[in-house]
Amino acid sequence: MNSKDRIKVAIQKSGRLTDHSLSLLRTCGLSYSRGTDQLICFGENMPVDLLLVRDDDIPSLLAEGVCDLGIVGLNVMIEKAVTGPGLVLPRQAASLGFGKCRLSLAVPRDFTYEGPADLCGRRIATSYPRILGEWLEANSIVADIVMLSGAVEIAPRLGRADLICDLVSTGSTLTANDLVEAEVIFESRAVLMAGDRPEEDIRAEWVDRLISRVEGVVRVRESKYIMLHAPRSRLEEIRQLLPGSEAPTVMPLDGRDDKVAVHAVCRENVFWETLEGLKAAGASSLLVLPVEKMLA
Ligand code: PRT
Ligand code: ZN
Repeated sequence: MNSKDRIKVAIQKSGRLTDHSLSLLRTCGLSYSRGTDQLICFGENMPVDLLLVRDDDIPSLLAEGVCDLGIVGLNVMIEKAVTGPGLVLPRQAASLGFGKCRLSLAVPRDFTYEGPADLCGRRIATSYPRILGEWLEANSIVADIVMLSGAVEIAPRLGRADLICDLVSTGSTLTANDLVEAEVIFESRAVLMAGDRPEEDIRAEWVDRLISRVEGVVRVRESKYIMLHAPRSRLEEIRQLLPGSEAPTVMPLDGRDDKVAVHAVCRENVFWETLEGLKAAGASSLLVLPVEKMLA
């Protein structure tokens, strides 16, 4: 196959998103070999190659048409603000289920934060000047943004800023630096982004295929197949209790007029509480199974 018939997917070369991105693409059926320069992985069973780059470069690689798809944090995508007619979040950027974090304001312990007004005239260190700037503007606050590309959390101790605005997941970095999370200004997660639609039909087709496989994999992770027996008289009640299911299959049970078998795909995790609720509503023989593949 001609190399221009192949699609390119940009992923982070080495960082928090790398393993998750590679494993997601493997689950989508892609097997690949890593090139000697370690910058490209060639797809062996699909015309899909992976470009391993810094996450910050992914938005512009998509906008310039160097890559067709990219896996990147929504925080990076929004901060870089690279826009283009084709730069859309495929079907609302369904969360890929990893890379969850939040961009938060964090203050030293002795800083009293009661609301955005306390930020007026303060110096805020961040690597996200655009997202922070927009948030300050939306809250009508005039403050100084001190742009730092790393080690933001030590800026207050060094006297370079009064507070910081940085990514947080567990919060332990803030605690270790005597900072307290004061306000979440942006919720982020890894997303799959598409660039302009390729002109060649074959490439466009592969982009669509990969997007729907990724969506399928993500949906499946949360989905469960649930089977149970339900008294006919309480079928509606039981149906209402099935989490995130659309139209369950209802089948007769041999020799039983009072009961039916109900099978449903639940697009949310099924918790013990749900099962207990179903049991209380008269369901019996409850079975919850993982779903391996799903294609809408
Ligand atoms: O080299 P390259 O530029 O590609 O990597 P990078 O260093 O810019 O990015 P990387 O690998 O650190 O993060 C990639 C993406 O992961 C980010 O853009 C976010 O979308 C997402 N992500 C999820 C995070 C975190 N969680 C996170 N905790 N990115 C950074 N952090 C930082 C946080 O700021 C803190 O300093 O990790 C530290 C630990 O966080 P706590 O709260 O768990 O202590
Ligand atoms: Zn980066």
